[in-house]
Amino acid sequence: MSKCFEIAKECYAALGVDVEAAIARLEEIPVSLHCWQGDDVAGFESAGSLDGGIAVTGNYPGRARNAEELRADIAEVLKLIPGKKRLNLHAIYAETNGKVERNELEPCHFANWLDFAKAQDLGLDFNPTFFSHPLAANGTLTSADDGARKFWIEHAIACRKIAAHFGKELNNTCVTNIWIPDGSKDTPYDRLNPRKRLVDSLDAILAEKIDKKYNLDAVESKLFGIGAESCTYGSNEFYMGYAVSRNILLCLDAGHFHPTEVISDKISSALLYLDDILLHVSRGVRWDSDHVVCWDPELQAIASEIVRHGFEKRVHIGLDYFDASINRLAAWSIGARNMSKALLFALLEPAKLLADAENSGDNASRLMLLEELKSLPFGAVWKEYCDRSNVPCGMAVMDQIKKYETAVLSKR
Ligand code: RNT
Ligand code: ZN
Repeated sequence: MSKCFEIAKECYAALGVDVEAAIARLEEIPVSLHCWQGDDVAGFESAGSLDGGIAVTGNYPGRARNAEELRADIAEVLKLIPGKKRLNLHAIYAETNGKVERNELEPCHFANWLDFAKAQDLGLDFNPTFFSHPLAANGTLTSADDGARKFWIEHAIACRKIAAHFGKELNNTCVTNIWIPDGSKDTPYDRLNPRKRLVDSLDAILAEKIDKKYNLDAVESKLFGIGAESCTYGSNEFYMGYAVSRNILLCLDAGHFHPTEVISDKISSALLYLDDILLHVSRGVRWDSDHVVCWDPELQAIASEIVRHGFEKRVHIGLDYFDASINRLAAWSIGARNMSKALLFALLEPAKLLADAENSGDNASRLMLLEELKSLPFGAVWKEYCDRSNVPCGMAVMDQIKKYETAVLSKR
């Protein structure tokens, strides 16, 4: 234990904060790592390129080209992130040699992933993939084409079964998230009927009850996508109403709202009406919603909202960004480490002092305290947490990534 950590502990103790208790609590909060940062959301179906109004920019060398490479990269990145981790898979990461259609996917097509999860002690989360497919050209669950709509309903049903299998096998609840790109480039004449079809499709998908011990369903809203600038049928209001009325999870993606709108402010409202929610922690920059997560005020606000109210069991934390312009393991680990950092920082807030100041109307003290916290020796606690978790800290993380780049990525 370093001298710095000892001093830090005393500084926090002076404010009534138990650093050891904070670390112990942090160790129990899982963060779900998105597999798609490793291969630019390509998946293994081979045909076609990424669409659905999302885009990955950059061509940094070393992209994982197949499942073995992706798993190797994930195994490496897990060594760089402290704390409890989960792995979030998309249906396009099935290993089928491109021979099985999405509506016919089965748990066996994810057997290697399940083995990997067991070996790495990871819970799994899952997503049906409603993009990068010819049948998604004119919408998926909102499609006016009954054949296409049926295909996508069947795909989602197949995915829920796979997710339940993961949950059962790992004895760890899987969260299955539905995000569809359906929308309109120009202003549609009729916004209602596509949304009615979306309700019907979702109801058909969720008709079969699955034990919540194994699988939880979530729906993710969006403001707009590339090529769907004028209307996105799965909007915030649409899914908020749907999630509340069906008692499923609402997924809030940090990059899916107006630029000054923040998801940190939505958590306390959503959880008054819902048992659980899912977060896609991301960072929007102008039109793009998928930059590497930085430790910025909004990330801190998200973490503080979770921690202050003891919501860590009800808020499922997932990451969602894709950057191909820098080393992908660096992108992954920087964002994931920032999520943990923000959680730790939140756990080190002097809850009693802040609540007392606010409750007595002493808003100046509240502000003073919140600002002073920013210059406490947080870094020493973070370093201690990394040491105890057997992961590197500071630029040593980058050293490890560079070694892997030389030994593995540069040879791809
Ligand atoms: C897209 C959504 C969605 C995807 C992933 C790949 O805008 O955020 O969650 O990023 O499913
Ligand atoms: Zn998302």
